[in-house]
Amino acid sequence: MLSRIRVGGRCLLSQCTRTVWTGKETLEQDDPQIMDLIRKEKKRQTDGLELIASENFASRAVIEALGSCFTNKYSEGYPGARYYGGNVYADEVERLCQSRALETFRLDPAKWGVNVQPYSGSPANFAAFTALLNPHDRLMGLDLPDGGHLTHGFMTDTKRISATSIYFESMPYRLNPETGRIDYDKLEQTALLFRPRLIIAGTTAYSRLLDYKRFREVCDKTNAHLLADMSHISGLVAADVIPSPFEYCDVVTSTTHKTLRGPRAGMIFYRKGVKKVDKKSGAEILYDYEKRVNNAVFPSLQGGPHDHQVAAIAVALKQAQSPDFKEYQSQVLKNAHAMSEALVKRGYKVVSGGTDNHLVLVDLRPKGTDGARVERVLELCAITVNKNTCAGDKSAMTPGGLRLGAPALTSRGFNEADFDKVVEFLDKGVQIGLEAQKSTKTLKEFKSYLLENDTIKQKIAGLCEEVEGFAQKFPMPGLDDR
Ligand code: DSN
Repeated sequence: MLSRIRVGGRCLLSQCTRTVWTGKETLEQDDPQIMDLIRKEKKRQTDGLELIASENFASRAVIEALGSCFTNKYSEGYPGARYYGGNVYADEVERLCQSRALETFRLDPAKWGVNVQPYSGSPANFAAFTALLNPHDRLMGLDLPDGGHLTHGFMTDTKRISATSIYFESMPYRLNPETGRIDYDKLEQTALLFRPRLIIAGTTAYSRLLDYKRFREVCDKTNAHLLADMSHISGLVAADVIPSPFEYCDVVTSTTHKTLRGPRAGMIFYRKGVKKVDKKSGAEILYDYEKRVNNAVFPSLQGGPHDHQVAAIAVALKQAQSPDFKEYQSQVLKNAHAMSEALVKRGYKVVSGGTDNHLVLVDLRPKGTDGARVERVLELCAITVNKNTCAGDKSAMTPGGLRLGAPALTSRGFNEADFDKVVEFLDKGVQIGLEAQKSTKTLKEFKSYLLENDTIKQKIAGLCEEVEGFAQKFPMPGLDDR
């Protein structure tokens, strides 16, 4: 067999015209099909109005770190104790990331530690539960239809959906349907009966602040650990524009790509140092979370950390300490509030009557429609939202609500007046949907009608043009073409 001779990327065999692999080819040269899809996605993000509450636009610096040579490295273990060689810089990156994480949330390194290796939020939560609980121990989290997360123990009457409900025994707490706020009294009553080992204070579709002190009191009465999942709000906490969970919690998990505006990844903070002093012996009793959390992440659940993600988290955390970031998060709060007011002004029912954070939950049922239909109309008009359950909803596929978040558009420089305009567009989309609904019955028929009826198609095209014309005027963080 002839061996291939390679110089400067060309095969030198006279009969061969193929360019050999050098690894230096651009994405455009190497894989134009993927490059094309990336460009299309970039255009979709730039031309549209991004209102998904858990999304944001990462900075160019974060994306550069993600696309760096750290993607090549394996570094199972922790800084200074790895299973592979060549980790001198991976160690430095991870240590820097850890110290920035503690600084960003104003935590004393003698009292708090952090694991920055979780691949994302769901793995971070499962690692934290693995650290804190034995199989079949009991936990409580906010029910998914009431604004909690899948990983907080979701199950139905017929199926254990989340692994959290498969490997542990979960009991939900819920909102008070009258107020749209967490029913803490009921949570306490249930906890006193259920005796959970862990209570989760965390949400994905809840527009109010959490009463961590109240959660702590319930945990103290039931001898439970208190874990806050601050994934949605960690940017707001970092900027100190809403209360922090750290004062009352034992363990805090977070993603890093939502309000925090970093790469897609996760973190677990845990208390360390002295827990209490034994009254009889005077001996100090220490928290044992550090070892439990670190062992749960690696080796129990994960392999090598994604060092490029860790580097990118570090970049985002540096940014999160800047005055610009604080200003950004203050604007996120103002914009979410403006969005809520604009919706109420146009006759929409906002769950709980408003917002204290970055998102608004709209109950579309009083308008005679639902989240699935409106999500689809808006998608065709370049407005990206997600359908969401409202308390009492039976179906997650045709729920009554929409979840709307301010973080992504605020990263593009939107202010309160711009959000009023966004709601004006959104309302036009709802009117188009209501019109299409009159001529259709099922969701399937409705979706086809949107693409087939000439009057509706024309209205969608008109609104889409207006939306794109508006969105294109705003700057976009990140790289220009990807
Ligand atoms: N998918 C995220 C959210 O939208 O809240 C949580 O995992």
